[in-house]
Amino acid sequence: MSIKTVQTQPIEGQKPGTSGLRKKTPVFMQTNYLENFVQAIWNGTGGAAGKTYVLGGDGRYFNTQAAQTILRMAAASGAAKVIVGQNALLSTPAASNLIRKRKADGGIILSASHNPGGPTEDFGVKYNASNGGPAPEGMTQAIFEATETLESYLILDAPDVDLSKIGQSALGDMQIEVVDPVSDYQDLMQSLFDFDAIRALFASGFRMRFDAMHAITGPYAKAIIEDTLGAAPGSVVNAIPSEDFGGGHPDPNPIWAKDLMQTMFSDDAPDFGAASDGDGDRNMIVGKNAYVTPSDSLAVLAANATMVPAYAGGLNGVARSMPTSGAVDRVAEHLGVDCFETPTGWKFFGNLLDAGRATLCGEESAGTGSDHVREKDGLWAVLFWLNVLAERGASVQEVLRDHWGRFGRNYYSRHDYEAVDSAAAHALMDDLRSRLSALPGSTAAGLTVISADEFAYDDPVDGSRSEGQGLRIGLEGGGRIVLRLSGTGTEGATLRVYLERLESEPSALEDDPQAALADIIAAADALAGISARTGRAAPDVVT
Ligand code: VG1
Ligand code: CO
Repeated sequence: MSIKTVQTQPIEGQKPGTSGLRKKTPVFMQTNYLENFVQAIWNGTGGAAGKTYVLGGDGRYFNTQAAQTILRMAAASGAAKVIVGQNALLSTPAASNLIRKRKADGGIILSASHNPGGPTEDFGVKYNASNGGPAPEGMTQAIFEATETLESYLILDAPDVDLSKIGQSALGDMQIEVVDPVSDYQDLMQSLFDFDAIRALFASGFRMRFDAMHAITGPYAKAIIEDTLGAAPGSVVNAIPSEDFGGGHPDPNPIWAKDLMQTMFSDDAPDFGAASDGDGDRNMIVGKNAYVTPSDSLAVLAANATMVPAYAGGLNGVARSMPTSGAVDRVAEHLGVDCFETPTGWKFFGNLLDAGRATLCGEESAGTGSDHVREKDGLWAVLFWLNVLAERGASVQEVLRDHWGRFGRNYYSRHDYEAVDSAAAHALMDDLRSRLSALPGSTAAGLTVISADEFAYDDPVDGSRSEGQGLRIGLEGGGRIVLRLSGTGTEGATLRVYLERLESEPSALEDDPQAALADIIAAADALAGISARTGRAAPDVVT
């Protein structure tokens, strides 16, 4: 086996976004595209020589082929060892756990997460650091800069490695260890939650439906929820990962997990419903006739955390991304712990978790997690809810009502305008940005603006500053509008409009969120000219 040096040229646009580099699969499959980016990962992080990496992905189209290329490149650059999930599969939280548990130097996760997969859909590559978390901004910037000056990459001339069998092997001088993707993760979950209590819940006749959406969590959920905790066989549906996620969109929200929503709002609804995304880091929680917004879920978990063994000693603090609702803020206030507000993207929670300043973190986009790994974790959130329901002996709806009664309710919705003309989307943002300082005092759709700014984050741990993290407008009466452009799309621009209003009046806690937010929605359009500038009468996705 010989090491080949392949001459190449920088490829434009290899800039990691909110969560790794995501492009259309055919783009990733172009000559040298993946290879350039992987070599830039080594070059931007001090080289691969002597390093140990974790490697795996969500099983989408091109996953295995990409993994084989990365193994050959790691071997050629002198990596000591790569720990790979069997058949190159690992959920994102399982990869994070393995990096930490095995004290690896880093890891590469092959996934475009909630984006569809397949030959004409999306692919992605994400680098995680030795703490198990997404590379922080300084590191992704160094990787991007390395893509801009790349002249060659190294690759071993070798046949594919057999990744179907668990055990040790070698590729050139590099060790390879193929591991069961589920078992270490399952051990971790078992160490955090009261499995006996959850087992007793299922034994009492409690019914659940977990929709794996043909993605990576199928094998994890089967092993943990059905085989270990005793949920009835068939509780986990769409459990076999497929390369194109069954042709679906593996994003766990009421739009894309429509089947689950229909089941949970039907006469024969089970007690508890949940879903996860392509790479297993997102979660959706839904009770009988009760959808839990991710922002509320974070607040409920924080308020009930001490019922779970791992968090029985209390929380050090909580953190949420800026567009996430303020529901958890009031729980933190009640608990007397810090609440941090970070930019969108899990990488911003890493320092707070490492420093022990936050225990629970969450994002409005169906991401919840804790200091047990350095990624958001879909199944973890599901088990957390099950543990809480088992302890409280209450339904999801009862838990929610009780929570709103104590803390008030943050009506919340996100409106997405997808594949908008990029220039139009940027013009909308630029124009609003230029008017921000003049907005306070003015009215829009009958509501008075009380504050308006562009969010910037000063990391309290390492002092780094991240600017341009979303435009936010505060309205009288506690309403809020946030606008930002997505950093995970692969086509045009996606405009996200986040809408929120706090309601504390006991008789007004169970309204339809779109109705409860109607004047805020109208104010957003009046302030930013959304329909005029995008040419869209309505958002593509409402969550
Ligand atoms: C979206 C979400 C963000 C999340 C990111 C990655 O980013 O809004 O909250 O962290 O996806 O999630 P953006 O830039 O498109 O708004 V995942 O499950 O793709 O790793
Ligand atoms: Co994901």
